[in-house]
Amino acid sequence: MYNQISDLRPLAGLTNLQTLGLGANQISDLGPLAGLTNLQNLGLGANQISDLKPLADLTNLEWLDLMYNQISNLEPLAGLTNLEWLDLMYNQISDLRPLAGLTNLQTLGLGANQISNLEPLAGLTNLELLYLYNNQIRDISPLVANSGLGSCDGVWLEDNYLDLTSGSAAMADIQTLLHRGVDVHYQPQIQNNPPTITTVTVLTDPQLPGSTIQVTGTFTDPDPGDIHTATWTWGDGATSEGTVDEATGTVTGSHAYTTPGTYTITLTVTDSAGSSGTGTATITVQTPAEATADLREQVAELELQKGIGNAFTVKLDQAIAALNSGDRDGARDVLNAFINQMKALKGKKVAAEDADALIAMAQEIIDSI
Ligand SMILES: [Ca+2]
Repeated sequence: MYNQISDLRPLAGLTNLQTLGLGANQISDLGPLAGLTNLQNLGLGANQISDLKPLADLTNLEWLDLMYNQISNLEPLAGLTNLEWLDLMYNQISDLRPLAGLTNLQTLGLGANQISNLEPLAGLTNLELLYLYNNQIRDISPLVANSGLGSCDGVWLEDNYLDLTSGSAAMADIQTLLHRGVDVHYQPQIQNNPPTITTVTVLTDPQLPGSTIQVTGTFTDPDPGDIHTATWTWGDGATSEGTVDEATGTVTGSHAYTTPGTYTITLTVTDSAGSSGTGTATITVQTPAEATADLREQVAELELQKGIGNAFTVKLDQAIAALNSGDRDGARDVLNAFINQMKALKGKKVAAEDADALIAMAQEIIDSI
């Protein structure tokens, strides 16, 4: 213990060893220990270990200290069924499934990891001391399901995300364990932070009635492991569920408005503790006449040869007049004439790219009339 050992190869032949203490060194490679199958007690705390594969066949181990390392994968421990004492505190563990069969465990240290799912512990009925503080635990029902946890046993659950408000599921579970005689340590818990909406972006604005708009929002939540749901409120009486991508912190949604106007879109993101944040954006849904006026402006900006430009804008003025007087058929006819003329001049008097964009706009207006 407490040396600067990093190379374990000289120990590889000591196959009769039953107890070995190598804590507080600079060990990362456990390969030379793979054949020491008589080991019953092995101390490896405070090293630089991430790979536990060499321990997989040390099935006589009863006492194993691995605290303060860089371990995330417990798979190699799955067959060490004689373990009674296992310390894995201060690592990077989130998946406990490999421990599910270690039913002789009496002391299990899992504090200061990234654990949220305790289900693999439900069958470890010989547990007496269970350290789970400083993780991401919200649900302790698997501990209630563990029929072995009772009088004289201790569970440490401080600094997780348990909901300690009276009547919550977590409080009910804590009460159940306390009534069974378990010494439950559960205060304080980590304060949950609400999500913050950082942006709400309408991907096409303005828009015409009937066409589907795409929106995207981004959010942050400082609490690791939080799961989020999202709701879009469109401002026209409709709401819909947002699609959440936890990895990127984005929410997407889409909606089609039926009536022109200016609407406030509200995004609400709610975390697994029930706290929420909101963000807004506005969208303008134009009347066909307003959209045609926009189209006219874009044609004017192209600075086409005078006669050609006039031919287009005159048609669009006619369309606006028709729309304003309720003559939908007339408006459609003149917009179709606009499109035909644009097609005829596309790539000649009007750049192909510009013509395509203007034709698409005109078609959208026709579709919305
Ligand atoms: Ca949160």
